[in-house]
Amino acid sequence: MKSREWFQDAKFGLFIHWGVYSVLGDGEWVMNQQQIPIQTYEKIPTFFNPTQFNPAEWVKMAKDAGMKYITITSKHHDGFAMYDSKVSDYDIVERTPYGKDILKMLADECRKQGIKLFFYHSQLDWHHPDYFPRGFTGGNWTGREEKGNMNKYLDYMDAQLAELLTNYGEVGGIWFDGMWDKKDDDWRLEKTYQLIHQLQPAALVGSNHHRSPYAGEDFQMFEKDLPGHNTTGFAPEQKIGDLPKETCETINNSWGFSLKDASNKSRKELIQYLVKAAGYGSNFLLNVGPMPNGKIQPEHTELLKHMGEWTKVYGETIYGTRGGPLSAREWGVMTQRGNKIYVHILNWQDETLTLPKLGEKITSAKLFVDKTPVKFIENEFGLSLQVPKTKMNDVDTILELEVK
Ligand code: FHN
Repeated sequence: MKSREWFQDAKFGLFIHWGVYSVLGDGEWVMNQQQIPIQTYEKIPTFFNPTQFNPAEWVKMAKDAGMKYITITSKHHDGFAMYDSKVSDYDIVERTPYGKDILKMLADECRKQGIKLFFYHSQLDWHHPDYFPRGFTGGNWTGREEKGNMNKYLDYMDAQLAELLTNYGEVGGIWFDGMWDKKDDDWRLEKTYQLIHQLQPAALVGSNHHRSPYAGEDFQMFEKDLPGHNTTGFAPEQKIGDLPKETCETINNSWGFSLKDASNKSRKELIQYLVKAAGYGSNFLLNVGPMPNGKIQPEHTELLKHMGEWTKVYGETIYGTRGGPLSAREWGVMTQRGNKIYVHILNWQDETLTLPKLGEKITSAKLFVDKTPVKFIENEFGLSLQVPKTKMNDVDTILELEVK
């Protein structure tokens, strides 16, 4: 429960999709999209040599951006372990010229710089022979025989999870993905979740199954959508539960490194996403896909720097808050902590903004940034706030209200 509380306060994390697929510069789904058979795909690790990987730089970059945790892919759908697994030789230490355990390097650095590390682990596997029956991805183009024992695969997956939860110090949590590949199958969730909670009781469990949470999960996640929205069409069945929430989004339009993807989001879009997420009572997990040389694209580090400049000044209105009291509106969102309510005006052109009554008496209203008093009236129509045009901020005009 303490970890859940911490998670809700943390608000902002760095998502990292990094695997041998980065060599092809075409995203983490390249194996499936280009229908590359396993035998051919297995050549890719032999080209993966990220000599410029510097975990200290990555962790510092995340911290400077105001991020409180990092979630990195330990294994994506291609089945390749980005750490030294003993239950398989399909891993970074045994199959790449680099030969080093990047998760270990990152875990050590996270501990040193005091930031939590989560592992993204794909339940779906396009490489393992026992991942059978297949789901709707990873079909016969992989070259696998049309047989396998799913229980054996799940034993293997649990064994890999046990490694991750034993050899890497304190783990913030496990971020599952891939159950949607065959959503109504028996994934032995109870056994897997119990294993995690036994090995590390404080580690949080979440799964991107695009449904409402299952027993044993500690947070609910939303992919490329704010809670309750379904613009992607991924989550028609997903209901919002009471668990802590997290929404993940890409910095451009790709999770894994994509050479041609130049659709980077703007500083304003990213900041507003963080603010909106907080207004929905959710964390924002912002993804980057490092390049095969171990570096993060400079356009992305630059954007994270801007996020850091913003969180340094305005972070107080985000971290440790909860959404509300009013739910999100077209004009913006609210966050609250103690006797303070922060009104984040994200999209409003007029000097006066009228809100419904908040249920508590407002004792003062000021601009957060310079504490200039803001005129307000509370009456039978609700609460009206007046912000002079000169004081408006194009990204987020934040008002600080004090309540009794
Ligand atoms: O298929 C994955 C995708 O590659 C990526 O990891 C995202 C992250 O939320 N999740 C899956 C799709 O739901």
